[in-house]
Order: sequence, then structure tokens, then C-alpha cells
Amino acid sequence: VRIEGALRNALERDEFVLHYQPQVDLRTGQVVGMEALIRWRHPELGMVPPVRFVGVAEETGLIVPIGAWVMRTACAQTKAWHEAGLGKLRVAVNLSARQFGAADLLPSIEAALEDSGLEPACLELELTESLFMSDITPAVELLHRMKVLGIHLSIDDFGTGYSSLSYLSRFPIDVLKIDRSFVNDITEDANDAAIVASIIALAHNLRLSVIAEGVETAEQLDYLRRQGCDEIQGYYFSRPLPAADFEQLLRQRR
Ligand code: G
Ligand code: G
Ligand code: MN
Ligand code: NA
Repeated sequence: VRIEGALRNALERDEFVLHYQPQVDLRTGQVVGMEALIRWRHPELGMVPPVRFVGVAEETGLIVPIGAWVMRTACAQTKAWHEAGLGKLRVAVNLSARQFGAADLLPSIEAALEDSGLEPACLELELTESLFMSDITPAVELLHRMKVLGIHLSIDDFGTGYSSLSYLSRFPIDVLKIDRSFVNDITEDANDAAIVASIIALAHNLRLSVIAEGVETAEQLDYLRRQGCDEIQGYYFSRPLPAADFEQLLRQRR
């Protein structure tokens, strides 16, 4: 209850910030993009982690205006980094299933792109498999309209849901994000290593690109590289960073 009340005021009080975690191309070693991750700085509760408020925001519907803020902020920040000459970065934004129920999802994406001037190809929306097994499974048509805009679609936490794989051929997906629970044990658990190798092969056979999340060690990175994984994201390279620190990381690498 306390969280819910405070959450209602958080947007107008400007208490949210985005952190950005780099995504690195394994062939070039370049930072090619970042995932935007919301953080809530409450004046009394301090930093409230997403696990404590994203669920509440979904249940109350507050995720819709909050999600629109995330989209606008991520697009504007990415465009600013483009203009600062820091590379043609792409930004990935998480979407909750609940946001698909809202009539204004597509208009709010279009507005964020238009207001920021960000090229649509530099915006990626992360969907979870749960979306494809819920009542509000978006019409194939809605995802196709997003594709027509030119944005990219990825499946987050891939492999952790219970859905069938049939959606991979029915929906216009561009990227699979291998869940960190599989990546975590690839150097110790032969089954997880086999699963990760298979997901990479599956993605490539479907002409999708594949990114491994939660990469924490050089050994994991080596394995992923040998299997032909396209990109990595994880603490090995960097934690999610406030915008100023992310920008500094970009500048140091150029
Ligand atoms: O960054 P962190 O590991 O604390 O994120 C925890 C969870 O919160 C992740 O599952 C992530 O997908 C979710 N999350 C982070 N930012 C957003 C956001 O902007 N929108 C939605 N819907 N979920 C988010
Ligand atoms: O569910 P989603 O994939 O959107 O959430 C990403 C979450 O994973 C964020 O909360 C982020 O902080 C976290 N994360 C990112 N890299 C690592 C990592 O290398 N190890 C662990 N344990 N968590 C990570
Ligand atoms: Mn994500
Ligand atoms: Na994930």
C-alpha cells in the first residue's frame, strides 16, 4: 500500500532515473547498444529496486505512464549520445505484458521517436515469453505495425517461459536474449552449456541475432564466443550505470 501510494506520485516528482547497461559486439569488441533499466529514488525509502515496484506498477496499471516515460527518456538520451558522436547506439527498453493492453502503446512509441528524432532502427523493445502465453497476447498485427515503424523486437529471458516455440515463426522477432540463469553455469554444467549452444544455433537458423545476458567471467565469454554468440551483456563488462557514467565509459573506449 505504501509503495503504491508513493508510486502514484513518483512520476510527477521526477523520482525515476534510467541506468544503462552496455551491450558488446563479440566480433568487434565495440559497445553497440545498451539496455535501459529503471531505478526509483524515493526521498525516504531510498533506492527502490525494480523487483519491489515493477510488479506493483503492473498490477495498478501505473506501468503504462511509467513505461511511456521510460520510452521517451531512453530515446532522448540515445539521440543525445548519437549527436555527441559517441556511436550509432541502439537502446533496448523492457515492455511489460500489461503495456500491450493499453490502446496508446503504438502512439506513445511513435511520439517518443518523433519527439527525440531517434531513428526507429535504434530502438529495440524487449518482450518476455509470458506475453505469448497470456490472454493479452498481442495481435500479430500489432507487432507487425511496430516492425513497419522500423523498430526491433527481442525476446527477453529466453528459455525461462513455458510457451511453445511456435511464436518464433509467427511473430516478427529480431533478437533472442539468452536468460542469465543458463549463462551462469555454462562452464560448470554441461546441460546449461548445451542449452546455450542450442539457443545460439536456433537463433541463427531462424536468422535472428542472439545476445547472452548475465555474463560475469572471462570463461563464460570465451565459451559464448566459440559458440558464435553475437553480443554479450553482463557484469563482466559493466553493471548498469547512471547516464553520466555510461557516457564516460563510451568516451574512454573511443
Ligand atoms: O535492473 P534490474 O536487474 O534490477 O531489473 C530487474 C527487473 O526489472 C528486470 O526483470 C527488468 O526487466 C525489469 N525492468 C527494469 N526496467 C524496466 C522498465 O523500464 N520497464 C519494465 N517493464 N521492466 C523493467
Ligand atoms: O529481466 P531483465 O533481463 O530485463 O533484467 C536484467 C537484469 O539483470 C537487471 O536487473 C540487471 O541489473 C541484471 N544483470 C545484468 N547483468 C548481470 C550480471 O552479469 N549478473 C547478474 N547477476 N545480474 C545481471
Ligand atoms: Mn531486459
Ligand atoms: Na533477462
